[in-house]
Amino acid sequence: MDEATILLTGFEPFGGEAVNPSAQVAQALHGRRIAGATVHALELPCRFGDALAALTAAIAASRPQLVLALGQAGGRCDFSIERVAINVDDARIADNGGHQPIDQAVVPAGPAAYFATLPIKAMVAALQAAGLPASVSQSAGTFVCNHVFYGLMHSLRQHPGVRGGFIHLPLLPEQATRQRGQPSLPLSTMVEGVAIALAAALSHSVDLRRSGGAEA
Ligand code: PCA
Repeated sequence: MDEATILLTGFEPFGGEAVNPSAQVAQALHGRRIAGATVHALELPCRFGDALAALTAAIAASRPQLVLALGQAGGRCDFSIERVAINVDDARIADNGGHQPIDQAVVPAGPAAYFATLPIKAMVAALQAAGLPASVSQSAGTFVCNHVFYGLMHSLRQHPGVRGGFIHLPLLPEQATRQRGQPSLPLSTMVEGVAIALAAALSHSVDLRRSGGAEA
């Protein structure tokens, strides 16, 4: 039997940044064993289309039991466990290939949205129990992260039993120094938090029933 694998993706830097915490966290966890599964890290280009092609090729090659995609979200103050991906590409800035789609579908004729199939409440609870800030996020935006999240959930329809989801991470402290007032978390904290979230995902086949909602 194949060894159980977790596919953990992060993104290359974008938007003029020199680093992206999501790629650094994924790389730091490459090879880590979590709840009997081994993490396989992959860095995705921050480009519409190409990012999804790289992700789907990696799913076919590594045949993971669980896929967690990570992305940077400047302005967020905690581990944002994303609930839902929507079928919209609407870019405020160009991606790293110079493309800026406006109101295009990620998958033409695809459903309006997909929910994460990871136990998002259990992941939030595990992070909070470890003393780390975490919340359910009701929107992954409309840029490359949402694009990858939607495309991931769409392609996992062809892989029954494989669960998937997305976490947005705050900036690293060195990024926040150049953007006054922006929240940040140290890399080591983000690495351990993602490991905790993955362990919670692997140990919960059914999610907790606790509030993760928000008013507007
Ligand atoms: N964050 C961007 C794309 C790549 C990343 O790390 C986003 O939130 O869409």
